This record gives sequence, structure tokens and C-alpha cells, in this order.
Amino acid sequence: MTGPTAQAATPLQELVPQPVQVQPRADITFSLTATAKIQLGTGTARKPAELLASILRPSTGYALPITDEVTGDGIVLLDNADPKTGEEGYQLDVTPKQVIIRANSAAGHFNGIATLRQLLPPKAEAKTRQPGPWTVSGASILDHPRYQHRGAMLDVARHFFTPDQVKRYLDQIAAYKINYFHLHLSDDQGWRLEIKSWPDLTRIGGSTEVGGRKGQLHYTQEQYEDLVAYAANRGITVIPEFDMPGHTNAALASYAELNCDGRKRPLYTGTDVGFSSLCISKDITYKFVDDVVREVSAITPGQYFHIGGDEAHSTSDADFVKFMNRVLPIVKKYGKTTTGWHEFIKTTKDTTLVPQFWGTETSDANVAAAAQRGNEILMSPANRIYLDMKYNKNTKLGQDWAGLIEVKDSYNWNPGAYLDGVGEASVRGVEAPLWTETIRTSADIEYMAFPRLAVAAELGWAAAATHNWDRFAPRLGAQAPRWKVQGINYYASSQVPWKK
Ligand code: TNX
Repeated sequence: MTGPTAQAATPLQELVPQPVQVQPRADITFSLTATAKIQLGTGTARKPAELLASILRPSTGYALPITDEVTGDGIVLLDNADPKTGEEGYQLDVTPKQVIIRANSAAGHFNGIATLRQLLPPKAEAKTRQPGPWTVSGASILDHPRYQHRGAMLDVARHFFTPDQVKRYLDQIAAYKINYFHLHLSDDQGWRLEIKSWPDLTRIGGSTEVGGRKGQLHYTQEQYEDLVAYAANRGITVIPEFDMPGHTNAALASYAELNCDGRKRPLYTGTDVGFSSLCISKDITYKFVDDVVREVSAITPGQYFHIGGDEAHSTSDADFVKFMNRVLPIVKKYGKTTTGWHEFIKTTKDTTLVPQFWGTETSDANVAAAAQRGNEILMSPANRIYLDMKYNKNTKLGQDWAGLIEVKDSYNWNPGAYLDGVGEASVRGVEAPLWTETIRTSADIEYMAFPRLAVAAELGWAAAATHNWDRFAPRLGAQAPRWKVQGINYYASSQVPWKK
């Protein structure tokens, strides 16, 4: 081959993220037909099989029954994958009559299925019946991720998003092998999850948002559990965040006793940061935190609880330490592992906790010291991978405090060699946060997240040695037909050769 544009690319050259090994088998083509079955050779693949069926049944119009018998044509899900595939990898082999996916875990099967979806024609993603053929080019793929944590965050506090809007985003991120979804559930402008022992958090604190819209702008615990299950059925673990001790005006407006002066704060619908703080010296503050962590942990199967901790500009350093010294043991008591914006890590030497770096510099002494002690760092540098940053000065949505982030800028950094003193082995993964001060609709979410969310997924999954913008750009551009079929409102950056 003389170059990516010298001949028509096959779907094997269009995968995002790039797999570890792709061996084309030019002599083989598989076609999914009306008699195909999704065959389970292992119980761990049932949820992945159900997800695949739910995507392919509407578009193909085929019955695609899920069977426990491995026989006949169709898609076969087996265990006993090559140990090289690790916890989350898979092998995918296209034969004339079957596509065989092997993995040693449900996570591996979810990832294999995400690859298979991209090997099928884009119309496979349609919600209505489309004409075939449903061909897959012959290939053997062996794949596993660079990092264990590939994340997306959605801020539902600045603007509230309904469960259906959140599910739409979950569908979109699952297609790129994102395995953690961080929900920013409280901030100055809103408290978004029902806490039964503190009902005014949502009754008052969840009654408005940026811009002043009024409503019941929160999730009941049942709705949250449904979202957690919806994510799990796509291989995604939810990480709930309750930001503290700053970013707490919504709570301070709901309960007078959380304020040092015993007076409720007014609701806030602007976009300033850094003006609020829980009252560090009052015991009721820790009763409040305990109740929130207890109730939320009980309905959160994932290991991580995010305590925020960022921009506590209205809390003194000494108070910040005092606060974290009381809060971190509460999270532990309820069986969860604390993750938080990186500021909190200066208050603890616990190496199991996960600081999320969100700075705009390439060095941070506290984060480097934590990495030296053994903490794993989650990488979200704001000037690289904040999805709310404008692409260029003409972008109507978003902010620019961390800079303008064109698609190439979001790609051209190495998470494993970015922060001084934080090498590859200290990096847990990459998360792309989407703050929503300026974001109000699903179309807005999609415009900021696509294509940069796919970039984050590539950085989190693809092997470091494959990092090359000229080779990545056409693969990214090849996603456009899939996004069009799904009605995803992406930003058609002129840096990317978009496929028609
Ligand atoms: C900073 S990043 C914040 C958020 C804002 C965001 C806007 C971080 C941990 N805190 O409160 O929404 O900037 O880009």
C-alpha cells in the first residue's frame, strides 16, 4: 500500500480506537443473513450479546436469536481468549460462516462487539430497517487497551439532562470502548440526585439551573439506578460525583444549617466558580456528607466515588485539609474508593485513591509526589481534553479559559509522558469531561463531544506506538457516515478528511 488515500480504505483501516493487531484475510468475506444466530459459548457474554442484538435487529430486520448452542452461521461469543488480551481485550476472527469473538470477561466481549459494529456497514447503526448486504471483511484481530480507564464525564448540574438524554450519550460513548461514565451530580447551580434523608437538596437545590429555568431538575434514586444499569448493559461503570467542599451553593441554598452563619444562600443561576463552601467546623456537615455517601454508595455498584474537591477558593488551605481528613474515611467506610479532582491528593498519602489531573500546566508537584508514592493518575488536562473548550474562536458553544482546542490539539499529546514525574505506569487512563455552563441540548453535547470524545477514546485505548495524526485523521474521518446514520451533530473540523 502506498498510503491511506491511494486506494479505497476497508473498514479494517477505519477502526477507532486502533486495535493492537489487525490481520486482513482478503480471501474471506462474511455476510450476516436472516438465519444468523448470536451464539453464546460462555455465560459472561450474555449482556454483550443482548446489546449487539438490540443494535442489529432494528437495522437488519433479522430475528438474530441468542442461543446457548454454538452451531451454524452467525456471531459466536466464546471464552478462552489468548492471555495477551488481558482483562478487557478480545480476539475477533472473521470466517466465511461466522464472526467469532473470544474474550475472558464481559468487558472483553463488549469491546469486541464495539469493533464488530465498526466492521459492519454504517447503516447497521440505523434504528429502522435497511437493505443489506451486511458484509464483514475477512480478518483476525487481537486487541487490548493501553489503559484500564477510558472515561467520559457529563455535568448535569449546570444544565440538567433528562435520563433519555443521558442514555443517548451513553450509547454514543459505548461505541468507542469508553468504560467509565462520571456523572457530575452537584454544583453551585443544582443538586441532581434525590437524597432521601435530605429531601430539600433536590426540592430546593434541584429546582433550577444556569439561565434560571425552573422545574424538577433531578433524578430520583430509581432513575439513577436505571441509568447505572443502562450503563452496565453497555460495559460502562458509573462514577457519581458530589463536589465538595466548594461548588456547593445548591446544598447551601437548601439547608440553612450547612452554612457557618446558619443562613440559607440564594439559589444561583450564573456561571462563576469558587464562591461557595460547606461549613468546615460544624459536625452537621459531616453528618450530611455521611448520609450522601451512604445513600449513593448503596445504589452504586462501581468501586469509585468522586468527591470533587476542585476550586475550593472559599475554603482556607487548613480547612480544606481538615475537611478531607474527615471525608475520605467516610467514603472508605461505605466500601468505596475516593477519586477526586487532583487538588485533594495533597491531603492524603493513601496510594489507593485516584487524583484526576485537570490542570493546564505540565507539572504539578502534588500530583507528581502522589505518583511517586504509587497513586494512579487519571488524566484530563483541561487544555487538551476538556470537551467544553471551543474548537476555535468562531465556535458558538463552550468556553475558552483553558484555550481553544482543535481536533488535532486534542490528539497531539501523550497521556503517559505529559505530566512531569507521572510516567506511563502511573497513568490510570484518560477522561474527557464535558462541563455544561453553555450546553443545553443533546445536539449541543454532540457538537462538543464529536469528534473529540472519539479522540479521547483513541488516546485511552490505542497503543502509544500507533500515535500518528496523519494516520489517525482518516480513521477519525471514516466515523462520519456512522454519526450521520445516528443523527449525531458532530463538528466537521476542516482538519479531518471526512468520509462521505
Ligand atoms: C473548571 S475543571 C471547573 C468547573 C467548570 C469548568 C469549566 C474543574 C475541576 N472545575 O467547575 O465547569 O472549569 O470549563
